[in-house]
Amino acid sequence: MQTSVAIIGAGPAGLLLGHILAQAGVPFVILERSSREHVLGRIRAGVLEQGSVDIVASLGLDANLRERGLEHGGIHLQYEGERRHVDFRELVGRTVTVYGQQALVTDMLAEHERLGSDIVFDASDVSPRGTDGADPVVGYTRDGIRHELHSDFVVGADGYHGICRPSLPSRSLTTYERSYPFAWLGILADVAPSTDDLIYALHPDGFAMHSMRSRRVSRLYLQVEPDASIDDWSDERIWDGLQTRLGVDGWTLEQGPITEKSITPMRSFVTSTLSSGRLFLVGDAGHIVPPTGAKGLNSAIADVALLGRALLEQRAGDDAPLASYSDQALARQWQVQHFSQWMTEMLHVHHEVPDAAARAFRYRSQVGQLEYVTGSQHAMASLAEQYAGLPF
Ligand code: RFL
Ligand code: PHB
Repeated sequence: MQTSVAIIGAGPAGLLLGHILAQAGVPFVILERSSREHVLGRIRAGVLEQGSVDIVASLGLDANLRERGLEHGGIHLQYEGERRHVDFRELVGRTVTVYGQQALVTDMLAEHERLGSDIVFDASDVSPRGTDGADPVVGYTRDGIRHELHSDFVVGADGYHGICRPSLPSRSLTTYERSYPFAWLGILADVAPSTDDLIYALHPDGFAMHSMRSRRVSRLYLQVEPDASIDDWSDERIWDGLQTRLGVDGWTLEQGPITEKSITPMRSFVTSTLSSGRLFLVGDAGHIVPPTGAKGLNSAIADVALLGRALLEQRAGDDAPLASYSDQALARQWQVQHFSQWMTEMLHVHHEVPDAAARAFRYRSQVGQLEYVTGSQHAMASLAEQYAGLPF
């Protein structure tokens, strides 16, 4: 089998790149390890930057997003029982849109199926080779039969646990990473959101946040220990924690049936290069952020927009954009890394610090920082600019 671009992974990054190529008439094949049902069932992210919405719209994939996406002109930051609004529209003239990653993936996959795109689900032992030469090959097994896909380029859109990053020659690779001494317990609940804009709250018990998926479904998160087990978190304990950490006078958090709960560890991670020869990494395959800044999905979309354009320019005879893809994407990514780490550190409690005085000092200075951020127009504008999204 022969194609122009072999894409590994049918997450948001892989599916979006497929649409950029499809629109330009460039042949591609997407190889996905999981089943179609599994891909459609993953919940994950919720916030799209304006630039991400624009790209989805430019590909004509925004019919449902326009209808069901919830546009937000700001966020609430909460600490010490105070809830303060940061108004993105007023500060930087931009907004974000809450639209579940799951819905975006569903929309993109439906359109691929309408177009008859070549997507192979349940592809096992996917293995790229020869990507440093002129004829890369991706081997994979489907229904017990081994296949070989020859292509001009291979794109690793296979997430943090994928095969493509480990396939980069180790001589060209340094990794930068840090883990955090906390995790997020996330729930979906069948109850109308109790808030207009998302609430990010620092509380002595830990971080909490109130997001949403629709006018009838709420998405909420609690900071938990990194080794917490979901079995230790009954629905009652989760709602108690949310009520305590999100509570302010005169406001009620409405509760409803919890339909999904899961725990996600938090990590910051960047590879030193996103390309080698004819292999390119996009999205979580090359970098991950803690979810506090809502940047993972948006970074994947930014990479794909850049790489998609570079691949099209390469076909038109200009190799330069492809050659500079990694440097350009990483320059933007490091700014996003800093923002995500900064939001995370400002809003989470370091329960693991053994010295109570040091712990208290850290907490008080986080409160001081939140006072500054919500009190200074300059600081608020900086947060708004980064949250609503740096230029692609
Ligand atoms: P994905 O989504 O992990 O998709 C990778 C795909 O590759 C497949 N795969 C393979 N296929 C073939 N062969 C192999 N060897 C393979 N190995 C893996 C996988 O099955 C999968 O289908 O990566 P992608 O496309 O780069 O997308 C990244 C985003 O999914 C991720 O960054 C976000 O979900 C992160 N994130 C958030 N990002 C935001 O921008 N805004 C948010 O509000 C936000 N909230 C979140 C989040 C992530 C969370 N979790 C659960 C990690 C909230 C949470 C709780
Ligand atoms: C979500 O709605 O899932 C969400 C929103 C904002 C974040 C992270 C996750 O920072």
